[in-house]
Amino acid sequence: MDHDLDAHLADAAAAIVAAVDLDEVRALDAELLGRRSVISTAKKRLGGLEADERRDAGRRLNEVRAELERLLDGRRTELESDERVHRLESERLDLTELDRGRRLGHRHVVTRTWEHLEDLFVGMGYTVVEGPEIEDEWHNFGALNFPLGHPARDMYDTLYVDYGESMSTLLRTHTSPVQIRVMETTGPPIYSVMPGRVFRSDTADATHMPVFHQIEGLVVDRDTTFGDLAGTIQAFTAAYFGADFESRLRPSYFPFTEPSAEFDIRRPDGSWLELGGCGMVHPEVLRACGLDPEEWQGFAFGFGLDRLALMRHGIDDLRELFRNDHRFLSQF
Ligand code: FA5
Repeated sequence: MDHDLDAHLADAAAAIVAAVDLDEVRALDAELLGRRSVISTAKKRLGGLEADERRDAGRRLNEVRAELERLLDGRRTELESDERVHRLESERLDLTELDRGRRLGHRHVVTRTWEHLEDLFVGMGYTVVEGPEIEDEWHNFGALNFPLGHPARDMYDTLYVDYGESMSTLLRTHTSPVQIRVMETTGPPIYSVMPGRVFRSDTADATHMPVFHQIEGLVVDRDTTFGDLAGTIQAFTAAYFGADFESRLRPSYFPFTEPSAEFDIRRPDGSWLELGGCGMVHPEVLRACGLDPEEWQGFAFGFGLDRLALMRHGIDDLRELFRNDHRFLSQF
């Protein structure tokens, strides 16, 4: 019997090791340990043996049974772990694969210009302030020294809002009203920039849009001069465009600055493009904001943000920025 059991154990061990999947292990388990297995059958025959023999044969059967259980358990664990590795492998998602060819958007070139300019001025010690897009007549014109009925108001093709008294509320035509709001609420010294969206009933063409963006600058301090203004414009335009560009300051007129000038930059074709207006804050404007012009002087400038982007990126038509053709916009 011992010999038979040894041979049975050897065959069973070989079959267990050769099992290729858990179903096969399950079948072997039933065959080797079930009611009709060699072990169970041998156990049933124990009753016909002498007491001593029965005890030895019984012990040996239990050992073989335990060994078979150990071998089956071991193979089961091995196959389960193989199966898990297999499943993980087949379910693995290659995320780099998914991402390939997918195009990510980015911020619009005007937004990036806005942020870039803010960064330049913050680096020069300026604060950034924003004001309302719907303005009252006082902040957009009156406080800026445009008397009522003065032809200077025609410089800005104003879009009025049907609210309150006739022509009392409007879509701001420039960012200069934010100067007034800053002077009304903050005492000097003031070093602020005010970017924002502005509106005029202008017809869209290569250099004009009815809705566009400006960045206003305002400095109010003691002993501020036109030289400080020119130096500031030189510093920020050089930082924005790099040193290699040609520009000029040309005398001009704004009711809220005296003297006033316009800043132009030379295009690749040799023509000049006006980028902004500037000047020394008019004494009447300082007074309207409760500041004594004998004590405080200031300078201000207002640049077309979209035109700055146009020049920096070599775009020749402003309308391209707002057609929302992503093939065009994705270049910047
Ligand atoms: C003004 O708006 C003044 N507030 C600027 C200023 C501020 C002067 C502070 C003095 C002191 P102007 O109308 O020239 O000025 O406009 C300023 C800039 O806005 C222009 O130089 C141009 O770059 C831009 N701009 C004007 N109109 C349009 C438009 N329709 N589309 C796009 N950009 C425009």
